[in-house]
Amino acid sequence: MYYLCSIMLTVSALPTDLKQIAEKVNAGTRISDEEGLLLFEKASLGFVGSLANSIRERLHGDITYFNRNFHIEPTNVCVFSCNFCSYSRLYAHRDEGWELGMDQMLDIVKSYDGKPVTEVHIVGGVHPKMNLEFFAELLRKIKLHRPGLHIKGFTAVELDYMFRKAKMGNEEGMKYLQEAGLDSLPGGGAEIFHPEIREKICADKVGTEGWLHIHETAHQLGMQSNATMLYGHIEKYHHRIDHMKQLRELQDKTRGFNTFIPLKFRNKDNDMSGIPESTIVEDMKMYAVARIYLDNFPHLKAYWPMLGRQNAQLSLSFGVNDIDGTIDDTTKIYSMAGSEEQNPSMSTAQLVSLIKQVKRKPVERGTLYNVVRDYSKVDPDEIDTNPILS
Ligand code: V47
Ligand code: SF4
Repeated sequence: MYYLCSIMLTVSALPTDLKQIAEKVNAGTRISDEEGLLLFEKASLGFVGSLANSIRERLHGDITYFNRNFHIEPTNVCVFSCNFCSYSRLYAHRDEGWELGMDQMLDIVKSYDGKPVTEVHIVGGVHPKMNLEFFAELLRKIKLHRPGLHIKGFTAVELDYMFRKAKMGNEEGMKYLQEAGLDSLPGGGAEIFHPEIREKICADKVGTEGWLHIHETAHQLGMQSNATMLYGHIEKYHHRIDHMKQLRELQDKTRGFNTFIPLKFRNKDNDMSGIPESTIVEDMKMYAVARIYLDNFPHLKAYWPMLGRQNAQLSLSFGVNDIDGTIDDTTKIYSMAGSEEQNPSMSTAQLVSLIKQVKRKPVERGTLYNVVRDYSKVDPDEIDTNPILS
């Protein structure tokens, strides 16, 4: 409430165009593409931050969600060659990468037996020999072993390749995986939709239309999904707005997206290493403008392994209401791209105290934002010693 009032009190001191945007946000009205661009180009960080925070507090109050999950990365062998990717190895160089077998992946799942994780996130390279049937079998086996575990799996890039290889359309392929146990889709592979940029950074994988169609199909089948955007490289502000516009339009149609996740480009060991990384000011602006522009997305997530813990904490004042999860494993996609988090894992106690330090309310969620436990009244020091909480 404080932020809303402070904006109302100060709008008169703003240039007319920014004043109109503040008035729209205060009234809960959608801003236009031009206004989104103006925010990127002209508004101060303080201005976009306070607007974004007012929206965040209107939607979620102080609640900051986190999730207890683990990742399975079946392989980093990939038929594609995105220029920003530090992680993949071409099939010809597969001896430098990894390829997990079915039993190895099930052993990862079993290693969480008795631990209170609610989600497994499956994501990896596009391996020419790991096909739809292989992954359907994996899904069935995971569900057989732990029926209550939510499986969020496969980017639209992986799905597009699997379906095409199996000679199935998106609907047929998606239904097949859904019946095998797939619950929802992560948001990866979106990068930047605008062809001027997409052709330069990831020309050979699924295009924008295909990415959007896969998510639309999932939504029509009752599955929810996330959406990402890889920012801070060669794209311009108008490409970011174009990207978010396409997501906003699809969301108007389906209401199937849960959360938007801006992914900061990291520049270590890839074909775009010469491009400097974005500054923290730019990162916070990105979150804030996304929160303001994407009025129909319920959640905005900062993926802490990529952004770093301190910056993820800071983002909670710039529209973010979710900092992903404990992750707790060997997620390599960011550590290989230069993230400071070489072994991304945070305990529940660490996550809870990170959120509490900035006076927000930590709430553990399931993948679909069902509340698992409210930690706002729990002392982080108690968590590690209490088996129900840890
Ligand atoms: O699509 C690859 C990105 C994505 C780099 O839905 C890079 O909950 C920065 O989408 N610098 C895959 N980013 C990961 C992903 C994701 C992560 C966490 C949560 C969810 C979710 C989805 O990783 C790729 C690409 O955009 N990526 N290389 C890099 N050098
Ligand atoms: Fe393959 Fe994904 Fe890396 Fe692109 S970003 S090369 S699709 S693993």
